[in-house]
Amino acid sequence: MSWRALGLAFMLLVAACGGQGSEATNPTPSVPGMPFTLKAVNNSGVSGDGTITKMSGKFTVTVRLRGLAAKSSHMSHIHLGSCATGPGDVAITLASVIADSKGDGKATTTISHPYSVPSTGWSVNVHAGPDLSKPEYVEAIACGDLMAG
Ligand SMILES: [Cu+2]
Repeated sequence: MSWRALGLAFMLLVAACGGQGSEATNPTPSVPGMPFTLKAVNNSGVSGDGTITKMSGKFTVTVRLRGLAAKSSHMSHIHLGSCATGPGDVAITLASVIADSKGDGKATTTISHPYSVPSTGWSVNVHAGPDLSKPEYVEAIACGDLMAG
């Protein structure tokens, strides 16, 4: 995940926050998100939650984690398959989760096609390291199954 992509994710996040800010004066309700839970795997001690927000022709995935190493970076993907069966191939690359000094991390990614979970299932996987440069980076630290629909 490049810094350019992270910057884009940040800009989208700012834009989303701007939209929510106008909610108080706008009677149109915002699109409700579908929550999902991120559970610790491989005894990572890292867990959290996330939200899928479906929009016309696109969707966003927001990931929130706590228990990360301070200032650490974690590549994240939607993989085929469920957390229980073990992740399969990468379906979608998500923005990396970047931890703050307290070990809390958040990342939002916008995917430019409609939300459609295949029959094999989708799971969000957050990995131990920032990239694929070392074998130990690939291990998952948190996983969350995504609901169809
Ligand atoms: Cu992955």
